[in-house]
Amino acid sequence: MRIDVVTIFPDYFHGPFDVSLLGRARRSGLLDLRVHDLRRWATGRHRTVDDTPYGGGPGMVMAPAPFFDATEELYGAVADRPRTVLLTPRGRPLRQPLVRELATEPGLLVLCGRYEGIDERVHEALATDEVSVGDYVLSGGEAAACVLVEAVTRLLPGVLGNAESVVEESFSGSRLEYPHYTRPAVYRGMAVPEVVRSGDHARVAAWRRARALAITRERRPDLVGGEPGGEVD
Ligand code: JA8
Repeated sequence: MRIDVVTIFPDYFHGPFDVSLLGRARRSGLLDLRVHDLRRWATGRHRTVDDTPYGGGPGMVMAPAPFFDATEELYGAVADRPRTVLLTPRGRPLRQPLVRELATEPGLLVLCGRYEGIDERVHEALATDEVSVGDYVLSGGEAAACVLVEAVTRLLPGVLGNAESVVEESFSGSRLEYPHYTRPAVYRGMAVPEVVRSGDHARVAAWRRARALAITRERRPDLVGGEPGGEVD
């Protein structure tokens, strides 16, 4: 899969995009991830990408032209463009079904905004998808882009090893995870529950199911038929 990210802070992504799962996916060729500096498409001596808002108000607004020019240079006509994701708190909440949908695309173009916002014409004419990673305000779309790219990449065929794929399976149900333990059996006076050390696989499985359901009911009732608000799956 190819993913293009357009940002005024390309350096932000060194680290997140170079190490661990994403680094491995890129080096193996499963992910063709390209980060572009929006200022490449800015004009004028100062390469500004923002301007004062029509109608007044605080802060600056990102101008439409650099985003349009970037999109056209990278992908040309509308018909040739990949799904174009604009990260914004007003977008569709990012949950696993949307992640799965995006992971089936041949490519994605991810647009990151800063300042007070992006000119509405970018939302209307360039973005095919407006996506939110949560109900809190960030200073820009870059952290949200990291979340989206990682969530999508781990679903690409061949990216996860077999052992790791099992973890995705267990998250696929709309339930939170059961508690995990490793050695030692007692740490600072805190003991691992007897059942998980019993070696009785049926008892362990039943205990894990019960704990997962109890934790989910307590912390995320919306996931188990409580209040609306979305499911993990
Ligand atoms: C923000 Br500025 C800006 C740009 C994108 C996003 S996504 C989110 N939760 N907050 C802020």
